[in-house]
Amino acid sequence: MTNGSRNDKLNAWVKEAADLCRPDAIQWCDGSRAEYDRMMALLKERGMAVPLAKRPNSFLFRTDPSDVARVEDRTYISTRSQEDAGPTNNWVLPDDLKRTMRGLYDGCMKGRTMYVIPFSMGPVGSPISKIGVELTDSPYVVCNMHIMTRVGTSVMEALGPTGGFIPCLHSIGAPLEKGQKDALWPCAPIEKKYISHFPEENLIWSYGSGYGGNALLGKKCFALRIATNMARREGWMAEHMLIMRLTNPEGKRFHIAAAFPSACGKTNLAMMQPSIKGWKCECIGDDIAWMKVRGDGRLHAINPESGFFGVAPGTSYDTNPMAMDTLKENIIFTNCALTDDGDVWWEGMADAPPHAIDWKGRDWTPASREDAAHPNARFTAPAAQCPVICPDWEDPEGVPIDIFIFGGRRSSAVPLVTEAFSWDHGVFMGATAASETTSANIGAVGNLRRDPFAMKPFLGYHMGDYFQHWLAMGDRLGTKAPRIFYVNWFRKSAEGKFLWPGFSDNSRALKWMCERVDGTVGARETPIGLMPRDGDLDLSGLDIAKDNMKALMDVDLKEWKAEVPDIEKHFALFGDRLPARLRKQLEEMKKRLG
Ligand code: O2Y
Ligand code: MN
Repeated sequence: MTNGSRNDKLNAWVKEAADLCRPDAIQWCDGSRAEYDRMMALLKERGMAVPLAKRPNSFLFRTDPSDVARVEDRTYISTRSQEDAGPTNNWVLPDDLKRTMRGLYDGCMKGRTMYVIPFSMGPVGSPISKIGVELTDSPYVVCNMHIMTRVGTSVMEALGPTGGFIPCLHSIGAPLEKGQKDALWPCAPIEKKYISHFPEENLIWSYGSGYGGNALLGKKCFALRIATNMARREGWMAEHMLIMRLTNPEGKRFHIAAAFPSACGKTNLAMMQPSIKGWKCECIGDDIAWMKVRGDGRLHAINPESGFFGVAPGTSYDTNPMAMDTLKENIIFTNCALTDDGDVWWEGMADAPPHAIDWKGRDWTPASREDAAHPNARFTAPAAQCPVICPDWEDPEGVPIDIFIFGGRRSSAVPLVTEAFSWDHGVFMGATAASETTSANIGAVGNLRRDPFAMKPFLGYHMGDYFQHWLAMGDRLGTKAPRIFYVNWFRKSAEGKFLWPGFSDNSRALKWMCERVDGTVGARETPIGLMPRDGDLDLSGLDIAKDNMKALMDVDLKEWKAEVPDIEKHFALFGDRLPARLRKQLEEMKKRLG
C-alpha cells in the first residue's frame, strides 16, 4: 500500500504519532502474503525468527525473559474519575498518564520503521465488526496481526475517507542509535511498560512490551477493554467467551458462548469433539465474542478475531487433537522449545526429545531442571486452518446464541453442571464465578480468585456497572435471552483425583443443556440451581463409577454456606454500584441454603 490514505483523520493521527516517536521510516501495511513473507525474511535476517524444517512456513521466536505474558500490574484504565474505572482496574488520571507516556514515546522509534496496520475486528463489513489501526515498530507484531485480525486494503476500503477507527499506538520502547546492535527481542524494562486504555476517547497506548496481549492491540485491549465501553454505550456485549456450534443427530443447531478464566481449557472446549454418538461440534472462536441484538430479537455473536493465540504447553493429540492439526503449517510459535530435527516441542505435547534448545536458547535434555518451553509459550494460528472450524464462522450476521456457560476450576463445592433459575440468577452465577489459580496464572497455586464473567483483567470500566449492563441486556432480550449454565470440569475426590474425565466427555453436559433449551429433558431443583436428575445426563459408553457421579453432582450445604461470606466480601468491593438485583439473588440463595 502506498504511504498515506484517503482518510484525513487517519493521516493526521499517523503524522502526530510519527512526529512524537520519530521512526526512520513509515510503512503502510496491505495485509498481503508478500508483505508477511517480507516481514518474516527481515525477522530471520535479524536472528529473531527461526524457520522450522518440520512445519512449512512456520517460525519460532524467543522473547526476552522479562517479556513473556500480559502484564496486569502495568495495565491501566485511564478515566477522568477513578470511580469509573472501578475497583478491579489500575488507574491513573489521563493527563498524568499521557504526560508520562509521551516522555517515553519521545523518539522511541528512532532507528526503526513504524508500521501502519489497518485491521478489522470481525469480518470486514459485518454490522457487528469494528475497525482499528495499530501503529507499531515491531515486525513480529505485524506478522501476528496478519493472522489474528483482517489486515490491509479491504479494511482501508471499508474505512473510506471519513470512517472512524480505534487508534492503537504501540512501541516496543527500544530506540536504536546509529551503529547500535539490536537485541534479539528488544523491549523496555518492566517499570517502563505501560498498557494503557483511555475509554472516554476510545484510545489505546501500549509501550515497552512486544508480547501477546500487551502488543497485539486488537485482542484484549480493543476487543475487550475498549469494546466493553463501546458495547455498554451502544447496547451490545463484548465478552471473554468462546463460541461453538453443537449439532444434534436430527441436525438441529445450538450455539454456545462460554466464559472461563485463563487456564481452564477454553481452547480445548472450543475445538472439542463429542464422545456422544451423532453429535457434532464446530468451532467459531476460542476467546472473544461480540454480540448484538439483531432483527429477530436474538443475540447474535461473531468472533472478532481470525486466529488463535493459544497456550502451547499441555496441548497434545490427547487434550486437543483439532488444535494440533491446526498447527501443521503457517504458524508463529513463541517461547516453545526447538528440537534437533527442526520442530517445536513443549511440556505435555508428546514424549520429550532427547535434546532440544529451550525457550531461553540453552541446551536442554529431559534431565534439565527447568521446563523446555515457557508455561505461557504460544502458537499464533489462522482460525481457517482448524479442521472443525464452523463453515459459518465468518457469517457477517453472526450466529444466534442459545446458551451461555460460565465456569471455573474448583476442586470442591461446585457441581459438574447447574442451570440458572432465571436470567438474574444466571447473572449472579457469572458475577460470582471463581477459579483456583494454577501455575499458569499469576500468584500462589490453589488460591480461589473471583473472576466475574472471566472478565476481571479485561473489563474497561466499573464491574458494578457491567453487572447492571448484563441485567439490562436480559430485560431487553426477554424470552429470547440465552439460557445460562455453570460448569466445573475440575472437581476432585477426597484423594485429590479428578472425578470427571473432561475433554470430549464434556459434550455430555453440553447435550443436557441443549435438551434443556429444547424442553426434552428434566432437572431437579437444588439451592444453587437446576441440575440433572439421575438418568438425565447421557453417560452411554462412559466408564465412570456411580460414586464419582454422585460426588460430581453433590451440593454440600455446608460448603455452600461457607461460600457466602466470600461472595459478600466480593460484592462489597463494588459498593453502591452493585445492582440491588444481585444482592437480592444472594439473599435468595442464602434462604434456599437454609
Ligand atoms: O499472555 C498473553 O499475552 C496472552 S493472554 C491470552 C491469550 C489468548 C487468549 N486468552 C488469553 C487470556 O489471558 O485470557
Ligand atoms: Mn483469553
